[in-house]
Amino acid sequence: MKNTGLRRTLSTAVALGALGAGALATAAPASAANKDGYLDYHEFSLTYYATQMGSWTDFLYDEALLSNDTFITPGDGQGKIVDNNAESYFNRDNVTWYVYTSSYAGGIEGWIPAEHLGNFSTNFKNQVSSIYDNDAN
Ligand SMILES: [Ca+2]
Ligand SMILES: [Ca+2]
Ligand SMILES: [Ca+2]
Repeated sequence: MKNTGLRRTLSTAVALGALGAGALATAAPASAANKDGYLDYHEFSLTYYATQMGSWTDFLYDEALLSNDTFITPGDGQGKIVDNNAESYFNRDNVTWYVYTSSYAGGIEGWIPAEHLGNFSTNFKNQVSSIYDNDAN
């Protein structure tokens, strides 16, 4: 399932690349910014407490290591390491995001459907160590 999605989005990435750097630069001001404290469209957030309470961080790209990321928004947990510390999630992307209990997509795999938020189940609560979407970035 994951590989099928990856192949599909890889071909999309090639098509976008053909637009060239100029088109990408023009689009930049309106685009999402990684880890800026705003949960933009196409981003995925991890939150310190359940039900989106406390500090959180917004991710635009895959993170093979959450051990070098901290919760950035004001609130409980701000400044703490994201790795093994998140209790809830918000997928504001239009694709599925995958979460893993070990770094580099290791351990148990879970998936969060597009436009979906919630609390991590027992297997993932305070266990998530890496996150991936399917856009090859
Ligand atoms: Ca952002
Ligand atoms: Ca990281
Ligand atoms: Ca873990």
